[in-house]
Amino acid sequence: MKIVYSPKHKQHSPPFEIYDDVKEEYAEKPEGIETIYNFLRQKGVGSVISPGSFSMDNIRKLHHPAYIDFLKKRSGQLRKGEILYPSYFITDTYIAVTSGTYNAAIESVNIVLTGATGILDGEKLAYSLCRPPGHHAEERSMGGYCFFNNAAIAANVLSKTEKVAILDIDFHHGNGTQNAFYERSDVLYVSLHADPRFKYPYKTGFAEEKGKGKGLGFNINYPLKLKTGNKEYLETLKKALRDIAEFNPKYLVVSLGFDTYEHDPICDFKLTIPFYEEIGAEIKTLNKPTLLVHEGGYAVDALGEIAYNFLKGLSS
Ligand code: SP5
Ligand code: ZN
Repeated sequence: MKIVYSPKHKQHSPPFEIYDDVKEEYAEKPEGIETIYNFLRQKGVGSVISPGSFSMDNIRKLHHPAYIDFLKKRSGQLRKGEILYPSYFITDTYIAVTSGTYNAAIESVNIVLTGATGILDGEKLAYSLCRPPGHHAEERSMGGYCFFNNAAIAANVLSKTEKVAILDIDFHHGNGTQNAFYERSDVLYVSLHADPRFKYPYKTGFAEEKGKGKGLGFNINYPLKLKTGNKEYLETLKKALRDIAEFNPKYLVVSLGFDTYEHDPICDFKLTIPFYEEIGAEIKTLNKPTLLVHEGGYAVDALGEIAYNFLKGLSS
């Protein structure tokens, strides 16, 4: 398995987020990816490659030029150490832009597209260590620590001639990914996440959202109650995997968030570290070429072990 990694994500490291007027430490830290990367290297799992660079056209298919230009320009205007809380092209108001944000977000897309290229070339499994994450990024807006929608950009590339399923197992609903494919029948979006009545993104992720037009039936949401534990999660995951098996895609993209972990500081599911091996093993039963795309996960110190367990299940 190839692991795609770049140190450029460190250029995006805002010190604070402002949530309901309260300034606190930015939860989405560079240490998350670093912990996964170092742990997997230490265990000798996979072979690490650096991302290549790709045409901006891949991003323009998912994001409006006005939004891309806004992010590029505003990020470029900042000096090192300066921090901007944008007022538009944003779905929420707590995430931050710094001087390195645009470059890091572009590199995150390069990371996912390098993984996708491997899958198109016949690899069975690739792990794109994307940061910043992507699944909350919409056509014209950043949000939820996300700037460009890595998983959606990759799924769009993989779907050129083939059917693609996206399984989103981040704690939060991937509003950006859902929107991107809402009217398409060639890309199935299936998500397990916390009930949006109580948790971010609050506005989407309800079971009634099933797609539109020819996309009707190709968007499946499984909102789960707060404090969901291993057993209930597994039952729902099996349903999601049946949906995907029935759709019978050529490729699988997994939006892989580890913020479902019991000790995540900003989420509240109760999944345990050993359980991630079971999640991996269940996904393996689909037996599809699979692109793993890192999303959320804020219990920084545990992420290495979680990723290791997940991969053990997926590749054993
Ligand atoms: C990719 C991803 O997992 N994005 C997560 C978006 C979560 N948004 C809510 C974060 C709020 C964090 N701070 C809340 C502190 C309340 N005291
Ligand atoms: Zn999340």
